[in-house]
Amino acid sequence: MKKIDRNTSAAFDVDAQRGFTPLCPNELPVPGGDTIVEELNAQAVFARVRVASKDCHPNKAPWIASSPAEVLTPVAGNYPNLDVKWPAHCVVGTEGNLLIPGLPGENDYDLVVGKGIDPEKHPYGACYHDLANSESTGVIEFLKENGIKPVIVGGLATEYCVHQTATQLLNAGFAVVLNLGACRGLDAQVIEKAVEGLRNLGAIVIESAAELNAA
Ligand code: VGL
Repeated sequence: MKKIDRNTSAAFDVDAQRGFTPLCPNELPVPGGDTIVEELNAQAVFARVRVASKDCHPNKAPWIASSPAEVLTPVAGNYPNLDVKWPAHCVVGTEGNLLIPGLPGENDYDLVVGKGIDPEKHPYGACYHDLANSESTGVIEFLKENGIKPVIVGGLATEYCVHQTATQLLNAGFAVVLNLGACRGLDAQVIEKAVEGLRNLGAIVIESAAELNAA
């Protein structure tokens, strides 16, 4: 059991968007990605503040793969904020950009931050717009202004955006509770490594919100 003081806690829904679920099979579907809703809502009960991040991509960008064979190949050219190619996903104005059904309306979050808006930047973590972690999305400042200490984190995908976001939060001085029940990822071995890395940085890892207890 992990005691959580609701008054100083936040819940963070990282990229819990349809484009990362089987609801949008042509984007970046994470198996079971659409089944995290119950756990995200359950963890939010323990938090005074609930925030979300969304990939808000344009429909044309140098990182968009033009064929399945291009996926995960390096982006050519001088783009310091791009690494590899991905299928188009979570494009603004499309279904993939929407939050997964069953989550609150965007208006009901305390803050929703968009990332990946600039076609020449494809960040993973939700706290910065760039890969060097220098252009804040504002979420760290928002959480600090609200007196938040622990952040309960879930979302998609575990070994990419969730891992990076949790790392950024730890580095910013927050306590992080990683709720694996509220996450889904792609590769079991990579997920295990990512989770181990977060544990080593000080994250508390839980299997579900049932392990939380109001302080
Ligand atoms: C993600 C790969 C590419 C994620 C985003 O949200 O985890 N993964 N873009």
